[in-house]
Amino acid sequence: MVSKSKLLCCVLLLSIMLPASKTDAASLNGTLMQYFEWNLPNDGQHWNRLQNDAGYLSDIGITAVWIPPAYKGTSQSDVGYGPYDLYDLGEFDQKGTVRTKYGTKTELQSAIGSLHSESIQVYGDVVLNHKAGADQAEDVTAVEVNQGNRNQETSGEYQIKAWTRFDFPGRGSTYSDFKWRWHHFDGTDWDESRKLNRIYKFQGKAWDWEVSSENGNYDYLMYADVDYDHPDVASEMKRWGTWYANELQLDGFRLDAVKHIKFSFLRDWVDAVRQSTGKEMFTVAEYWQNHLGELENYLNKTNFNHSVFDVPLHYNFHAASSQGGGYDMRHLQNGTVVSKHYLKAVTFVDNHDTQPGQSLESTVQTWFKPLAYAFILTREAGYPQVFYGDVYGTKGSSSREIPPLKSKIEPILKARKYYAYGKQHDYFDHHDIVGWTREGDPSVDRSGLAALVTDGPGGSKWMYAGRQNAGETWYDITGNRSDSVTINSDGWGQFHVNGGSVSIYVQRP
Ligand SMILES: [Ca+2]
Ligand SMILES: [Ca+2]
Ligand SMILES: [Ca+2]
Repeated sequence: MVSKSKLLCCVLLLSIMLPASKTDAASLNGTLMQYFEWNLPNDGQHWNRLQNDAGYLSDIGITAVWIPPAYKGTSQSDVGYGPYDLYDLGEFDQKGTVRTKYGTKTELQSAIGSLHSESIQVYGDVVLNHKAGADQAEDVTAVEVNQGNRNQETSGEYQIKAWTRFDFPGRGSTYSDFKWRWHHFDGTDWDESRKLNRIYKFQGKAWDWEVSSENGNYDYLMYADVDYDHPDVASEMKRWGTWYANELQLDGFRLDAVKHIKFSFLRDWVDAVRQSTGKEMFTVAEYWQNHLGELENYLNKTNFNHSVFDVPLHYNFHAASSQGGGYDMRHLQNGTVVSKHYLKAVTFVDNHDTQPGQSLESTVQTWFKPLAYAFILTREAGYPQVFYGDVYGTKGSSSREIPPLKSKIEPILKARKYYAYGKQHDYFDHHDIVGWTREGDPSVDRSGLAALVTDGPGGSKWMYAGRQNAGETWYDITGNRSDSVTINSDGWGQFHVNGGSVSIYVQRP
């Protein structure tokens, strides 16, 4: 099905107008990179790798990095989502190690210094939902609740041994003298005395609300679930957020697992840390749900004071990549955050949870990755994020791991950095081939582009690239096509794309 739609009447011309600040291109387009994948080696060298990479990241147009959780987890090899001591950034001998999987606090601070000197911001990962690897188990009275409906109690009260006592013997009271006990939590999923795995709710506790209503109430996710109804806990976590930001000179946050945390607390936490640090602290939340309505509810309940990852867009990419051309590419934006709340959407292709073998595995197939990256990196709306595992590949024993796609992603990043400016025109008018153009901005020399992607056969599209670009000859920066296109006197051109591929036409440097 080759698209040769030259007829204006058939062309869906959409231009999304954004506030002047976005197209005030004196500053370059911002691009975030998730600088880790799940299977990094436990060699303590990751902060050093990040430091050594700072110059390269700046060259390819990365303006911010999201680093993995930097605090001590259940063991040295913990990826970071089993947090033991939020104040141990690889500084104290705890859990059998001073460093974390990624290195020491000093190495991290040094890496952040190098990133800042390249004008790259740093966002810290924030795991507030649970604590793991307690120092001792405590006797607690609890009830069992129904796995599928946590509002339903399924046993009488009885005494269990719960891993809820955190004394931090290696750190003592440095930075904070807060010691955690069972009453700072709502529940857990392990009774040490009976070696029994259930979901236990502690005596006198109520699951926090509002959280996701999956499973009745999805407050409980794993380990010892932090009770945000407890005022001492709420104030300690705000104090910690300020300390974390200041100690590492962070510029923002990524909030983990927010659908399991009291929404009103997250809203207050973001406000409080912004106020106490006096910084903007850009914040993006991981609310894992392929349903726009639920994401909108979260944005509403948190007063739109931070952004969310565009999970529905990821699932659209995943679906398109899995259907061997059968996906209707006109639907790529359907139900996405970026289509409705573009100022609150962090767009991404894959992450450490969706990569092969991980808990939310839904990896976008390799052939489609450059198409997906073209979509998030060269269009006007959304704050795009590039995955470390897509650039450098993911490691592991599985033959299904993601191969390094650096050579394919680099030209698209370059297109974003130098060309993706100005008014956008959309051509989402065909079930295989869709395209868009950017007219360019006078303040960015040679800017403007024309992009085409197809999940089916190749073909071409007649698209408007801007009258001000008339007479220019554009080439495909991805290298997938070798032909060039001359923009006619009215600002139009005939742009081609190969089957199952992407082409991004720009002016030669
Ligand atoms: Ca509670
Ligand atoms: Ca929770
Ligand atoms: Ca298709």
